[in-house]
Amino acid sequence: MSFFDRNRREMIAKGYDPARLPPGQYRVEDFPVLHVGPVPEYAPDQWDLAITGLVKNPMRITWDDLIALPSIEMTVDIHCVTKWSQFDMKWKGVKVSDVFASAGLESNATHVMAHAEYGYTANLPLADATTDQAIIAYAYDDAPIEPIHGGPVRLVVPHLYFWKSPKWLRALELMDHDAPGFWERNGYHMYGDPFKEQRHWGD
Ligand SMILES: Nc1nc2c(c(=O)[nH]1)N[C@H]1C(S)=C(S)[C@@H](COP(=O)(O)O)O[C@H]1N2
Ligand SMILES: [Mo]
Repeated sequence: MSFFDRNRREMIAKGYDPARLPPGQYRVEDFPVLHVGPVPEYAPDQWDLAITGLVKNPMRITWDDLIALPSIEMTVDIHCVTKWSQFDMKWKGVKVSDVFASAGLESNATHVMAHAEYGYTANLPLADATTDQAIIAYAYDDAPIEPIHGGPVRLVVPHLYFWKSPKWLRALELMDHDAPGFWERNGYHMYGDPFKEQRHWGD
């Protein structure tokens, strides 16, 4: 039996619904660390988030602004294109849709480019960036997000592969067209639905 089959069998034995694990994935219980480049270390008061592009009121949100906004908590399954999935990850943050509502989107905005520290980017259709579970996250497991996991603030968009959830988030840019982000320029799928195994170009 392959590693993947054994992992799936163990998951079922533990009582998890196997439908939660997308094809080609295996379940992990630790929280892997995965990124390109160094980990920026900066205090929350040095962080801010720009809302730019096709918005009526371009904004710069500070840490204090962010944590004063209404927040949600969610427990979600996360799937990385390198094939690990972790179930029941508990995040807290502010819905992207709430922030966009205050920024006032131009009617021709259709896509979002999320920009992170050191030029990492990820593209998302507007509808996917504004689901009830797409959040600007500042806590994981009831604690501040660790720097290696994207703290102080990362995007979390759980229904797409995790590369679409940039760590060290610094800007959300509204656009009237789609454009590839960092991994999308390097062979990853433009959309990235784990349940359709949209890992690479042409999947
Ligand atoms: N800024 C930034 N965000 C990033 C990445 C990165 O390289 N840089 N890697 C992505 C990928 S491929 C994954 S799987 C997750 C990993 O998050 P973790 O290290 O918290 O598990 O971060 C995503 N966000
Ligand atoms: Mo990933």
